[in-house]
Amino acid sequence: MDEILQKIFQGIVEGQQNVVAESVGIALHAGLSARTILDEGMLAAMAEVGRHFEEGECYVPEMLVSARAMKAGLAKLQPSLKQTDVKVVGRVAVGTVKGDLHDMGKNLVGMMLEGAGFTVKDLGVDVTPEAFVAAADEVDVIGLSALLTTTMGQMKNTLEALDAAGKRPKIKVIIGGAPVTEDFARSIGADGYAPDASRAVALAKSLIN
Ligand code: B12
Repeated sequence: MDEILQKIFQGIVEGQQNVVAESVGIALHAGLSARTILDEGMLAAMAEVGRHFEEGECYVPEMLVSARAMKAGLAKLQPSLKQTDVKVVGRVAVGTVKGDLHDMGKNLVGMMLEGAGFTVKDLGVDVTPEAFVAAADEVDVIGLSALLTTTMGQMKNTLEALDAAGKRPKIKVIIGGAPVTEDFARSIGADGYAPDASRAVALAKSLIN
C-alpha cells in the first residue's frame, strides 16, 4: 500500500485525528483520488477497527477515537467528493434509525448525494419513525441507515409508519448499513438497497428518474 495511504489507515486505527487530517491533505495534494483515499485508506481502516472490536482487541472507547479520526479525515476529503456545477437532481432525507448511533455511513451517503447534485436533509442519528414521516413531504427519497442487527427492525417500523401516514408510494425509501442486505430490503418492502455510498447515489438517481 502507498506509504501515505498506510499512514491514513494506521492513523484511523490508532485514533490520531491530526495525523489523519494532515495525511489526507498530503494524499490529495500528491494527486491521489478521493475515492482511493476513502476506499483503501479510510474505509479499510474502519473495517479493521471493527475486526479488532469483534476479536476483543479493542473496546468502545477505542472505536470512538477511531471514528473521530475518520471524521477528521472525511472533513478534509469532503470538498473533493463534491463535483462542481451540478444541477439539483432531487431531494433526499437521510437518517440513522431509532436506537442506532452510528453516523459515518449515513454521513458519507449524504455527502456523496450532495456531491451528485441532490439536496440533502440530515435527520441525524436515533431517528424515530415519526421523525422520518415528518420529513417525508419535503423530499423525494428517504435513506435509512442501520449498523446494528438489533436496529434493522426499525427500518421495517419506519416503512410501516410511512405507509400508515399515506406517504408512499410518493416517497422512495432506500436502505443501507453493514448488516443490511438486498434480500432484507426486499423482505421489508424498501424501494432499494445499496452496499456503499457511490451505489447509493446511482440508486437514488434511478428511483427519481
Ligand atoms: C465506529 C463504530 C462505532 C462507533 C460509532 C461512531 C459514529 N459516530 O458513527 C461507536 C463507538 C459509537 C459504536 C458503538 C457501538 N457499536 Co459500533 N462499530 C463501529 C465500526 C467499527 C465502524 C462503523 C463505521 O463507521 N464504518 C464506516 C462506514 C463508512 O461504513 P458503513 O456505516 O457500513 O456505511 C457504508 C455502507 O454500509 C453504506 N450505507 C450506510 N448507511 C447507508 C444508508 C443508505 C440509505 C444506503 C443506501 C447505504 C448506506 O454506505 C456507507 C458508505 O460506503 C463498526 C464495524 C464495522 N465493520 O462496521 C462497529 C459495529 C457496527 N458496532 C457494533 C457494536 C456491537 C456496537 C455497540 C453495541 C457496542 C457496545 N457494546 O456498546 C455500540 C452501539 C451504540 C448504538 N446504540 O448505536 C457491531 C455491530 C454488531 C451487530 N451485528 O449488530 C460492529 C459491526 C462491530 C463488530 N464487528 O462487532 N460503534
